Amino acid sequence: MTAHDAPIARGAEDPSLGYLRIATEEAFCPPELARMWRELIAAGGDLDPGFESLVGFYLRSTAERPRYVAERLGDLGALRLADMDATGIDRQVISLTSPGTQIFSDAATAAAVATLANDQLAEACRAHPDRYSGLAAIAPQDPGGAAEEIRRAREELGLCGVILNSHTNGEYFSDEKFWPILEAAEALDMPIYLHPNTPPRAMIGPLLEAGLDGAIYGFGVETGMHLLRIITSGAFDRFERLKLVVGHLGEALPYWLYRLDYMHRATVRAGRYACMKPLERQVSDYLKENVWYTTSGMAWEPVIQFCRQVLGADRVLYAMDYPYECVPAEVRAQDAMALGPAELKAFFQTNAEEVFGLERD
Ligand code: 1DF
Ligand code: MN
Repeated sequence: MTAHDAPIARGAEDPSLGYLRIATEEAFCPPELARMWRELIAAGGDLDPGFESLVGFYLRSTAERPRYVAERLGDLGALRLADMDATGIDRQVISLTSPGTQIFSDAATAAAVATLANDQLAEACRAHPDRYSGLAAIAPQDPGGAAEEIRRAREELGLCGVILNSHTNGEYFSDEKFWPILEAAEALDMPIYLHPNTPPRAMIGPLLEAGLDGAIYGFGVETGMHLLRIITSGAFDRFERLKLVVGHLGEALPYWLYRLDYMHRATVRAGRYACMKPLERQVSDYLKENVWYTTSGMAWEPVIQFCRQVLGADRVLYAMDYPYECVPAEVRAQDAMALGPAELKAFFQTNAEEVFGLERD
């Protein structure tokens, strides 16, 4: 953000706006976790190459953007609120930044980080109930413990969903060993935000070689594939009321709807893969009925309108991706979309309130 940007009035300050702006993919990192990550990198050894590329960059670089990001990730107080005030954000739905707990090979360490992050986030939400909501971190390394943490987050901490930073040491939620987590999320009506991670070791090679492993492209490829794997595994046939939220306007999958349906049908019919089973619905049906889409990092009206058209206006909602992206012009661009007042209110406010149940407590 530059000094000459005039602050944008929040909906709560200027009722003539007609809506509150709720930003739904907003990151934080407890200082304790930043320290653990720093120690992992310092210890060296056989580190995950995506982790080293991404977290190594944010911890070590002296360039302006990574320093801006690193300073803000650790703040759940005055700095964050000032940035929200300057960019017209009424409420952040905050989640543990990627890869969160999911880099740790030891399940107990990962679970301790999730507990710590959730306790800190819940405390910040209690301190600023009109500005913050929070998603629960989990340690997928221990699926039973993660399911119990979702229950604690919902019933004791008042958090409104779950953050999953995509793969866990190269494993995906298409694997039934993780399904106790899906079962708990469905039973407690906690949407799971499937957020990017860098591609795992088996996938990252050609992306990393070209500098494309991170937010520029590798995130989307890895996370879109994760969502597709969850769908084709049949998880939504088992958990029909499970809700996923995905950023970056669906990590490109909306553009593929026709082809995914055609090729999935053809592949199943030909019996090509034992792992690709018939599904109760078309691939695109799950994407229209079980998944919500946020505009994090995709402040571009043509694709926002496309997603609204093919997925439904009640499924597309606003996200900023603070502090990785904090650009007033992007807020203004989304305010200025060719939508009526009720459509803008759904996009910025009520779709988020509904999917995360923000009014329920
Ligand atoms: C970046 C982007 C990093 C996103 C993120 O978390 C992140 C980045 C580590 O630009 O390096 O969540 N993002 O969602 O676009
Ligand atoms: Mn993000």
